[in-house]
Amino acid sequence: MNLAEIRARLDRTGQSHLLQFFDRLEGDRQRVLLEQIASLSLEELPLLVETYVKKRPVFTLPKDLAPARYYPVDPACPARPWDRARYRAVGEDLLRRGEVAAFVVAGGQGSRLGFEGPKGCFPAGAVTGKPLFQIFAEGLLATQRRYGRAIPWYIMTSPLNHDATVAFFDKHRHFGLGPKDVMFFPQGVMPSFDMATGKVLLAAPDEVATNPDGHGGSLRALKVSGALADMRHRGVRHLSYFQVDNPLVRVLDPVFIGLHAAAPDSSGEMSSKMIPRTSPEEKVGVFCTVNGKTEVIEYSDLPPDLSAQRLEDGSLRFIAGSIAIHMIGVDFIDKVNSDPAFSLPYHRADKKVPHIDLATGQPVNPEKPNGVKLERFVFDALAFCRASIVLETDRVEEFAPIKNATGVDSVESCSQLQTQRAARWLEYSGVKTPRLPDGKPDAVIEISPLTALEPADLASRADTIRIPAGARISL
Ligand code: UD2
Repeated sequence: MNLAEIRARLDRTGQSHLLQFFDRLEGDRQRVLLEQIASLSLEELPLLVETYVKKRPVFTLPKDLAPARYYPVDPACPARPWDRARYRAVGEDLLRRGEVAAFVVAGGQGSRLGFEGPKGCFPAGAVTGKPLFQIFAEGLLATQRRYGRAIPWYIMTSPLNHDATVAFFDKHRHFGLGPKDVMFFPQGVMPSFDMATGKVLLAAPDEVATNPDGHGGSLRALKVSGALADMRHRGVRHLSYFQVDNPLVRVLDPVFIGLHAAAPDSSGEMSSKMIPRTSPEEKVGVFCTVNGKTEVIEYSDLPPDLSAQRLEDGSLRFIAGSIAIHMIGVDFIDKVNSDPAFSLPYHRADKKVPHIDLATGQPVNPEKPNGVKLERFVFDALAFCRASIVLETDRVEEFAPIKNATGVDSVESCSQLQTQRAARWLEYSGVKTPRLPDGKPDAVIEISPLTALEPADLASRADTIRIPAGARISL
């Protein structure tokens, strides 16, 4: 590593302070710092600082914004009938042929939950307290058994939680999955900036402060890590993308896979699932069309009056909430990685970033946001698709994220939704489920994906299941 060269690059890009404590470091720490600096895209920084740190980017609402079209959850819906059985058959065929893999983005920091360690290790099973990773692994195992094919699982970590994630899977023997079919790779990072000056912060005298570059970084990380080459080698053509915080996700949904691959209005590049938003305030991105193309506008960017607009029947006009479940074509990932013009926008988040005071060399633990983190969002890639479809799903069936310790999207709300879904599936199969006067199930029930991936899987054993009032039952 050439010190003079790095010094010159830092001078040119306004970040020479990163070597402020260099002369005081031991030799090997000097080398580590130089390597870290060299791995950053220094030449990008002046423009990023001007655009995102010194200024606060203003979101301009596209002119021809309209609500996105979607395939309704009920395929018999007169507004847009569609052939669910046909697309399911297409999806099942792709699974049988080994052309689909699962992909979870698990690089986030989970700070809102206050959980130390990778979020996928969080105990999420309503009864068993099974970790999120295990619930997904069981979904994969059950799908593999059903279709008689190994299904690769790509897990994106971040440099902050990579080793702990790999160790967790090792400790639990990959939850029964073949170790060769589970591939981990860390996402990229961005330097964290001082909000007042635009200077990159130092986390320690020998370490630049960085943050994961957002789930949008996954598209590049898939290529850089060799995951994309691995998919090509295995003949995988489609990726089922989901977030680490949602234990109700159907990790591989044949109907969604089939629609993505074969619907006449799908390009097979990137498709999405949505749920109807319950209120204008719900914190999920909103599917819209811009110039006829599907896009997601983050909830914070959609003006309140538009967000609250209602149709004559009282439903929200911009109804389609993004739950961050996508199908992504492997060709599309390849295409964006070989396109020099492909670049997702950054989104700015103001955060408290612990750092070293440049004047005193002392650590600072700020009490209010002092730093700017820049992240990319995967749904911004929708704008690069030739066409893209959206499939409606049901909240209780598929969306119970754990984001907060209490309240909305918490451990408790997730447990209630797991129970509600289980009760629904059991009743569908003819099992009586005790209910309280307000209609809520009078029990806590968890169904492992190994027991049932969908309600019909319970039918054969429905006679043997009893749910006493007040019980805690795991099936
Ligand atoms: C996300 C969506 C929101 C809605 C919601 C559904 C964004 C900006 N918003 O909100 O529209 O769909 O989810 O639950 O995405 N992650 C990484 N690396 C990173 C950052 C995040 O892997 O650098 C992962 C993280 O581990 C998690 C997921 O991305 O699995 C979502 O991240 P989040 O918790 O920051 O997103 P959130 O809740 O703001």
